[in-house]
Amino acid sequence: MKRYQFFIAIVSLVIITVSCQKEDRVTAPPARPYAEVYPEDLEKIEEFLDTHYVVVDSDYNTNFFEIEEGGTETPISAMPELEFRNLYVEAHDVEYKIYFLNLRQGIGESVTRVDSAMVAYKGFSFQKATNTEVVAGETVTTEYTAQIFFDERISPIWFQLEDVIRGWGAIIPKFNTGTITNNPDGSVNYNDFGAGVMFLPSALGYYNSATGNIPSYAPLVFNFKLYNQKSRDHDFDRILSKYEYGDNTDIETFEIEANDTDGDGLPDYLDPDDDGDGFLTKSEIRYESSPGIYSYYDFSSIPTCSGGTLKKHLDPACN
Ligand SMILES: [Ca+2]
Ligand SMILES: [Ca+2]
Ligand SMILES: [Ca+2]
Repeated sequence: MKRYQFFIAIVSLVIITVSCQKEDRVTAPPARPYAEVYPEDLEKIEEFLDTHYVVVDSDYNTNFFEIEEGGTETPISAMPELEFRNLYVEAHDVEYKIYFLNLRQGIGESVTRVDSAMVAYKGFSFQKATNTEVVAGETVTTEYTAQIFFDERISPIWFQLEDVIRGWGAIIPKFNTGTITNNPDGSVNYNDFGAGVMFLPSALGYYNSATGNIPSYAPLVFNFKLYNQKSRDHDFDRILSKYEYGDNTDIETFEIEANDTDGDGLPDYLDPDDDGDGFLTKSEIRYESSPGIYSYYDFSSIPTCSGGTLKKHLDPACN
């Protein structure tokens, strides 16, 4: 089954639903082919990484500056924190290279792209601009990279990673949460959380839609901090979606295709009867723990059918 979430991701305007009023949007030009736009985006991003350095403060906020001629700052492209991952998006038939800075991994839980994440973030796009000034009677035009800030959340906000731009679901799961301390005065401290920066090709952002002050076909840069995560159970079958979706130990594999055990077109994480035997998964993983008391097996301890190899909710031979 083709994963329809890709399509959702293309049309869903992040994140930023919060700050974008309808009147901010302008009509999108006809979309150009992904395979044509992506190399241009990659070139812009790689040039940005080569020509800019980053200043990271003690709370993992970032600011980016262009390296001036003769400057000795380390370009982002030479930083050991710079990593990338590849993401093949079937609907685009393009394999994207997504650069990100791993400023800190985080010590807590990981999150998958079907889960919810609580994040603080700051986003900007960038494009070439020129500055003209008169110096000693002569007009001098200089080219520079303009950074266009479009959204910031200092206080964290919850997102379902499936509902935001595609790039988030690809990179946030590379990080872990940290620790959360609730203080007697009601304030909350977040420590040791995952923090980074992602550099997204426009197709993993808003693509041809100009949104707010983001131009169309703009690569996006997000500084983010992953404070917390919540596992979801989309179909309420008492098995977390991350276990139903596929191999959740390998992000790259997890991205490829959702399991659909009974082949009915509804992937397991959205299917309340995964083996299509007419018995709800929820009832198949329920057992009587003591007389009259019913419990549900943890995912790892769901038994197989007698003589079978599949967990019973995935095996139509028993229920
Ligand atoms: Ca199914
Ligand atoms: Ca299910
Ligand atoms: Ca069933």
